[in-house]
Amino acid sequence: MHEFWSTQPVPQGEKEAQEGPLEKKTVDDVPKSPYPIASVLEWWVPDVLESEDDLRQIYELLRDNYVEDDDSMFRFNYSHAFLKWALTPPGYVKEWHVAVRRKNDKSVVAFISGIPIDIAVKPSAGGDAEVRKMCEINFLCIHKRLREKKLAPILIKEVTRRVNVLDIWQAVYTAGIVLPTPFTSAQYFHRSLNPEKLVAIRFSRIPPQYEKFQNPMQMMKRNYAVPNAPAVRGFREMEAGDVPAVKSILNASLAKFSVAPTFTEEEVHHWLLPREGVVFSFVVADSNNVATDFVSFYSLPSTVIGNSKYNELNAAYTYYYSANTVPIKVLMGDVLSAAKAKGFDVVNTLDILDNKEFLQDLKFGPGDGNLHYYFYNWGYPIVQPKSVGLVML
Ligand code: YNC
Repeated sequence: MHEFWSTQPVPQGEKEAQEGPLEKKTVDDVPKSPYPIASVLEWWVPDVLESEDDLRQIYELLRDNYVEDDDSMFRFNYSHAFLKWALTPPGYVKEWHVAVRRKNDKSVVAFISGIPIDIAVKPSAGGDAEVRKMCEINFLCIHKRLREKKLAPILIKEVTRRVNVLDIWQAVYTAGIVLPTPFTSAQYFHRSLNPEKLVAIRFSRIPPQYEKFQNPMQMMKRNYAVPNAPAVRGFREMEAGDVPAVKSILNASLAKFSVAPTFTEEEVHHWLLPREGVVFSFVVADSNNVATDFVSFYSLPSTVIGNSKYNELNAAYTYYYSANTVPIKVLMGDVLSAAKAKGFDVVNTLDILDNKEFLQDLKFGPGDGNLHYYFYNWGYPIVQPKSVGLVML
């Protein structure tokens, strides 16, 4: 049934018993030249850090061709600054940004990216987590005109080759579709901040129980109103001086999950310091101005397809946090206020991490999407989403 995936080192069914690598190879086994591709196409490595024009070409491919909802009403529109952030963490490998262009006009028709990540994976039998260097795959995208031509497997094989030549043999990735075989499947939840716009663009509907009111929208607005100011004393934006404390509290919080990243100081600096329009991070500081708690979210707008009034849905997504002196539902309540003040229409989340602790109290409602988590070349038992501490962009 899966012509490509049945040939790959991934669990082929839910009953896979083997835990650990499914295939063992050495760098000598890996071809040193790129995978063959149709003669009208060529491989291309964009320089997304140094060349704004290269970045723009990847941005435009994704803006026009990347993930849409099932009804093609919304399409992710990752910003230039977001893509630069997501693709160039400490130790990133330029060659893991794999693009395909047409030879004749150099137009970009496909992309897939890998970045390095240290993932702590706990053995199901218990005991200490093993930290493995993996590749985190994202942004697989094929131009709409080149779909269903088996180009995706070629991109996947080429990025795998470029990762394997550096002696890295495992990858982690997520997808909205079910492939062989997820180690967990998380559900999306949404917290409305701007119900009027969400209803206008058909992201949300007025719940049937509101129809009995004279002005259902007024009721909805009242229901989803959030405080203007943060509730937690000492809640402030994260600063460079907070990096060591955030690194230590965040790694400690993530250590309880079965699958979670571990962060170096450099990585905390890259991933978690506020970046305008991209990532928003806050700490709770004690009387010595030392961060005791941390919470963050990122901005991922979607293009609203074919709506005459609105072009863009401004969505915030919850990111990493470490709640120690304040319950997560209180910290996340302050995130709602911050997101509202910054003009976001909705806050999205998944039922991973400890997120279930705040969903109901903070009026998040279940969505109809799922996000499935996968390892490449690593057998792992199926776990509940609440055992997963990895947030993928
Ligand atoms: C997908 N999302 O099943 P079988 S998520 C992986 N991830 O193979 P063709 C996918 N595989 O079933 P199309 C996939 N979607 O025959 C489809 N496939 O074995 C498989 N959409 O290829 C599919 N982005 O080229 C089938 O299909 C084979 O032209 C068919 O292209 C697919 O980034 C796609 O949703 C998704 O741009 C590129 O539809 C295209 O349809 C598209 O004929 C809109 O492909 C954007 C979109 C996906 C976002 C993501 C994570 C990707 C993970 C890839 C796997 C990485 C493995 C690890 C590699 C490193 C290893 C090391 C070490």
